[in-house]
Amino acid sequence: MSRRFAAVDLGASSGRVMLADLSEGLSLTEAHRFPNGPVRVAGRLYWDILGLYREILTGLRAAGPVSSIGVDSWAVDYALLDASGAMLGNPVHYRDDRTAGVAERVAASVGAESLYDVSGLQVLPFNTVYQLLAEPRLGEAATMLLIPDLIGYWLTGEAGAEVTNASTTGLLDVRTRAWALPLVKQLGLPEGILPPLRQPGDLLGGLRRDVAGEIGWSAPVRAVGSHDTASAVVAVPAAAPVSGPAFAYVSCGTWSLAGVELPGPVLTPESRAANFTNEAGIDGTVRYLRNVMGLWLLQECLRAWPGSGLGELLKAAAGERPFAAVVNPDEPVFLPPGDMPARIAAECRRTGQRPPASPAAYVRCVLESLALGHREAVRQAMELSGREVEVVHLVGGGSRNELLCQFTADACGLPVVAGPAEATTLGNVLVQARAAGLVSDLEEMRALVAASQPLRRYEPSGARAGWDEAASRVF
Ligand code: LFR
Repeated sequence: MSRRFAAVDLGASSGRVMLADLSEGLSLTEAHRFPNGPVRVAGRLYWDILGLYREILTGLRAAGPVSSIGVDSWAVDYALLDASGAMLGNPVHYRDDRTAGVAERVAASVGAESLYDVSGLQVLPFNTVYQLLAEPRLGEAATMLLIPDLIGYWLTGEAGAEVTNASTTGLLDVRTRAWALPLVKQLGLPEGILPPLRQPGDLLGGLRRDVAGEIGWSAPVRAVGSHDTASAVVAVPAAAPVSGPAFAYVSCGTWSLAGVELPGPVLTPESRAANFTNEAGIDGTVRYLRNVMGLWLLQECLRAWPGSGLGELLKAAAGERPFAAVVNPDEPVFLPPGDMPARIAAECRRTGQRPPASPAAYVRCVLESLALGHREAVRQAMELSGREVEVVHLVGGGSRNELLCQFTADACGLPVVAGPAEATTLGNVLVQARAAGLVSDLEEMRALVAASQPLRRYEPSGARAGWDEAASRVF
């Protein structure tokens, strides 16, 4: 059997098919990378799911034969299928505004406490449960498939719901990790649309014959931590297992997911009030974290400044005056696509600060604000879980952003170990490699990442007062 595995990883701004080779250590090559983003059609925001699927096939063709294939993507979004397996409409983007007010209505009817007690999930307006309640065609649906499960279905013909991603729906019982059927019923949702759950490492099946014909080879598809954040946390290169000295992580891409790994959920009223989530990690772990708005703020600024180069802007931002203006990155106003600099300027004015005066000053503002968001989340994760953290692992594309890594170390007052940038892909292939018998537990997977991937350590600079004062302006 070959020691090559293919990882399909769909991020909110780009997708990729990566090829991993575990013959000697763990090496990654990019078979194909392609852009992703929202498409607005007649006032509604969608994903271009068929375009993504086409790019996945192109990537698999380029990757060549492998032992198995795993698929992960962003969470919460889904397609509805009819009884014949055909898609009922195009998947809607989680940044669409169709769920406005739904979370509040559900909290009023079911009670926010009992929802949290069952699912352990943070309230985000786009959680699957709220999207389903805003869904016009639910009555016609036979099945709901989350995005990686949809891709898996198209590749193999097998339908199911991988559990790490299912935990972001709001419909999974955080204690039993089974569908929370009493809650589903109480909400008036059709329980029949929820497919059987599968675990990371489970076999979906071989490629459909027509798919194999199209890409020129065949291989089994395996479930991985199909929520991209679950896969990213697998590949946190921490030296210690779950029970050892604690680390925090920030999985930093379009979103920053900041928190700690725990052996069980935290469901206290304080945890709910802080909007901390208990998402399912692999091997029964809990990803106890909060969503911080992430590099989305920067991506949307760049979209507003066509022609500007990120490298240049980051260099210039390093020379800007510290703490000239900061925002709370998690203000809901930043969630939808649109003119980000204008929204940042409005937030600065609202909090009595002068808005940034140049793109470089905006970039400085965004990075300092994100570092403050990381610090708030890491601090609260420690407090609410009762774990002392000694190091922050910053993984994902954001780990390439030196200024953000240093700011995060400074703001948290903790060392930051940055990398791997391709954590999600690594976590995806490691779960496949384990199913093939090549690695054993989380500890061994992480040791392999630490030994094979470039990492960089950032020490905190010690000057905390500036960060404290900046935080007091917006939190
Ligand atoms: C990160 C992520 C987050 C989820 C958000 C929306 O890519 O999966 O974990 O909250 O996207 O799905």
